[in-house]
Amino acid sequence: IELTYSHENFNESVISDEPVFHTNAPLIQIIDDDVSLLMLLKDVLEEKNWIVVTNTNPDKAVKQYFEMKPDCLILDIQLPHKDGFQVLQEIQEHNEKHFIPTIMISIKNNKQTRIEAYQKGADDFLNKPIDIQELVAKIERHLQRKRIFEQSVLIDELTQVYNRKFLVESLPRFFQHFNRSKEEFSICIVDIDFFKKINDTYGHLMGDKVLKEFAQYLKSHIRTLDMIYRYGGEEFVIVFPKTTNKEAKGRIEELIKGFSQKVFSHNDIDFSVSFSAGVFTVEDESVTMDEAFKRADSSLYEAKRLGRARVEC
Ligand code: GH3
Ligand code: MG
Ligand code: MG
Ligand code: MG
Repeated sequence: IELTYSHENFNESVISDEPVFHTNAPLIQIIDDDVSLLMLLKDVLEEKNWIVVTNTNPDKAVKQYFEMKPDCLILDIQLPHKDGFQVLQEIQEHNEKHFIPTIMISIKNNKQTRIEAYQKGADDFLNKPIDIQELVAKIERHLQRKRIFEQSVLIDELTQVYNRKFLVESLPRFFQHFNRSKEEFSICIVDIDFFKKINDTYGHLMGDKVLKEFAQYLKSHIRTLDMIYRYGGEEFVIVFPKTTNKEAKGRIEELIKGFSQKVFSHNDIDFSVSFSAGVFTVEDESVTMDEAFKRADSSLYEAKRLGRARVEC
């Protein structure tokens, strides 16, 4: 059989244009030197609406693994330059905190190899030639477990939006996506105005209720591709993909207006709550992630200084 693809012209890259940070589309990384297998798996797995990243070069693969933090890794044992066990070891050394299921695949289907795979950190094993149906079933199960895990550690208990831990994990993905796509995106930090006073006046439980409703209000008034995280206390971060500075400002202004009209009541006393926001839009490569975040934060500070219930860019 003639192979249409050789190692030279097979592009080690993200094949899909979809943003890799989109939580609805799992990202699967496959490391294997068998290009025809990569092509086949890519076709089949993309039909599941998964985003598939393929690598033949183990060094590039490890680099990409840390950049993208895939949702599932499929790793061949026999690779050029170094073997899959070494790849696994490099990944394990730097990766205690991430939950990335790894399925090792190999033509060496003997007990010793399988045991070594598990001992070195693989979660699962499948022998070659790959049974695609079985592989898909395994990936599905691993993704399911990963989601359950994420629900328990990446969602804020009180407000049910993503937490700071997940913000720290996903922010680099937005920047990587920007570097590839050059699609501008906006980072917005929002903070409830005089929240301490709400706690002091109506009690901590009412404060909690306001927080919950605030988070739910924001969540239900942003697009599904926008992401919201509780950064801490009464501070939240919203990331608006594919959104200009002007658009982000407009959307936040509407949110401020809408939320301020909401009526809360406590012991027959009605009150309203406002919030302030700072926006920074990533539109060129000159800013680092930390700088972008700091710029959004100083805009928030400026919004507070200028009287609150407003957004500064
Ligand atoms: P500003 O308009 O300048 O933002 O004033 P502020 O009062 O909102 O800001 P400040 O940072 O002084 O107060 C934030 C308060 O949020 C202090 C803290 O007790 C309260 N807080 C933080 N987390 C929670 C929580 O989970 N529940 C409740 N009820 N209060 C919280
Ligand atoms: Mg191989
Ligand atoms: Mg506040
Ligand atoms: Mg605050």
